[in-house]
Amino acid sequence: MDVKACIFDLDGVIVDTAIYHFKSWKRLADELGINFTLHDNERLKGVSRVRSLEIILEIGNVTKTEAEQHELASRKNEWYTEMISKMKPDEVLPGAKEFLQLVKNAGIKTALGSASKNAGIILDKTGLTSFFDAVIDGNHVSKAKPDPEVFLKGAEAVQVDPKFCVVFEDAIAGVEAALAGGMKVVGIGSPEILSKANLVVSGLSEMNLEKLKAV
Ligand code: B16
Ligand code: MG
Repeated sequence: MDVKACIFDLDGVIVDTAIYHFKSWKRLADELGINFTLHDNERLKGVSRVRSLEIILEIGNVTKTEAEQHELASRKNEWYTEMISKMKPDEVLPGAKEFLQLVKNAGIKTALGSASKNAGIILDKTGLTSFFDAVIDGNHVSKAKPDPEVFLKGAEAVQVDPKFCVVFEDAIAGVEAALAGGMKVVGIGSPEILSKANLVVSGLSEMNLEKLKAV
């Protein structure tokens, strides 16, 4: 395939901020008297902030008004942003920076397609901002993955037809979003879980241009 753009999910593909999400959701859950575990945290990967809170409230069988939910989500986000503001370039996942450079050197466009509203600060702190031709994140979309909106906007921003785009994703909803947008997708993680992806690798350190073109 003639790949003209690569669109990357952020969390679980380029960096792993799951532990920071967990610590801040856990602090909130403790305050609410909800027993929230690392196992539960798996359900929040790739899911929006609002939906993440709904899942935690469901786990604890706790009901909150919309205004209260808004306040709780903001409180969690303050703790979370305090932690990610201390992130360093060594927190970039193995092979991510090298693969981004390889793709750029080959003249292929790069875009970020993330559900996070904090993508900008994470890219900044880890020194990756300049590796992306376009950044589409939770601030630019109204529909969450598996809706293809975030990836279609990424393709549009780099002016590439979706059929020449390859998406890199670690979440099932993200794989589905890419396919719904008419793109090819490389899953990052387990082939059993990401069975719909065109190719599955354990991380970007396993990627090269040959594999990219064969997708
Ligand atoms: P925020 P991704 C997602 O990022 C995370 O995987 C998910 O756990 C988080 O709830 C979501 O971003 C929203 O993040 O609270 O920072 O807006 O995988 O789409 O890059
Ligand atoms: Mg992800």
